[in-house]
Amino acid sequence: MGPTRRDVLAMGLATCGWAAAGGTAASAQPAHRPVPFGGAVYLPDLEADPRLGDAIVAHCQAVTPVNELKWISTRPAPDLFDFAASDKIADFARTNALAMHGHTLVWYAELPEWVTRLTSAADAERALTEHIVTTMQRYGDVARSWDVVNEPIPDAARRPTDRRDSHWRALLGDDHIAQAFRIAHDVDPDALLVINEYDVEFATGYFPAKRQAFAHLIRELVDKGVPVHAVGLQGHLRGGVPIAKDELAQFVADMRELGLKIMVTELDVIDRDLPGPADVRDAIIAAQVEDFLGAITASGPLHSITTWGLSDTYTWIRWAYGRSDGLGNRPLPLDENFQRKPMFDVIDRFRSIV
Ligand code: 9MR
Repeated sequence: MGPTRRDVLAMGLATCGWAAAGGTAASAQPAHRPVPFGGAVYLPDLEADPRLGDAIVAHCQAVTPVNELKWISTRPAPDLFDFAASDKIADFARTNALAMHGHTLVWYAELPEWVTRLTSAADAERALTEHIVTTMQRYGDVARSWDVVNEPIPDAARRPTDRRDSHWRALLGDDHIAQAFRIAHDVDPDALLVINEYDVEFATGYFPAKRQAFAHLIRELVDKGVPVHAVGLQGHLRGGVPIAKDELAQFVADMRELGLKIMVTELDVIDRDLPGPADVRDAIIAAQVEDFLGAITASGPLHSITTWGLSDTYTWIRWAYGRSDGLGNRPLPLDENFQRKPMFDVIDRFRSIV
């Protein structure tokens, strides 16, 4: 079992170890305290099903808004911010003494049309700065960690220097990544600033090249003195695709050497092509999560583990990777009835590594 609700309240936000780039919270943390666990949540699900909020409060120390902080949600027009949905998630977090992990300040996707119509570097820089400052200031009390830049590496990277195309890159060049971290650090010098990526876990196909390019980018940022504090491994594991255990362990060890914390930010298992029977599928999923968490904890504990949703009822995988046999997907630690699955036991085991 994870910590009880009472334990979590007793820890309080300041000592739960979720946040803080400076390390005071971590050093105040007794060695036996489990690594904080978070769940991503989509507001319409939270509002529709009280079981979801109850499960988050019972199991989690943090929430990540799935969509509510994306530009498409908060920026209807150049001079407008709409925080109605993100405020509700922040209030849910505050009420229940949870941290909120901010997702995400700079991303190539989910941009409102007006952003894609910006044509000058000056306008892009102004928009980016205003966005980061206003968003981080609004949630500074509850969001102590931020995915500052999300998914900066192209899927099929050919060279370690490849960066994902985006409108920000077109107008500001690759330096928009460093710029974003510097702006965020100026707004909140104690916030934990994260660079977040997916598909860096696997052994075959284009995945090793993507991992290399991600490492190259992070090293470059650290060498330049850019304030990046943590590497976010999303962990959308592709069911049945082997984890590059040794290479991933090495990648994480290298990142730790640079002084960076390691976070799992969006864990789930894409089970579209796995066998049907629930017990068989759950065992394969748990084993793959074990391979992943085993590799990335070989050199030390994680800063936090977050799953992309909590219950199999509420997951993007249902519509993005639905199964042809009509069976429901089972990518998350709780089943459709909010009961624990083997994946949860694996997560808990790795949360207690010190
Ligand atoms: O789960 C999210 C889905 O509901 C949205 O439609 C989609 C586009 O905004 O984003 C999904 O979340 C993604 C996250 O923001 C970044 N990493 C990959 C996640 C799954 O696609």
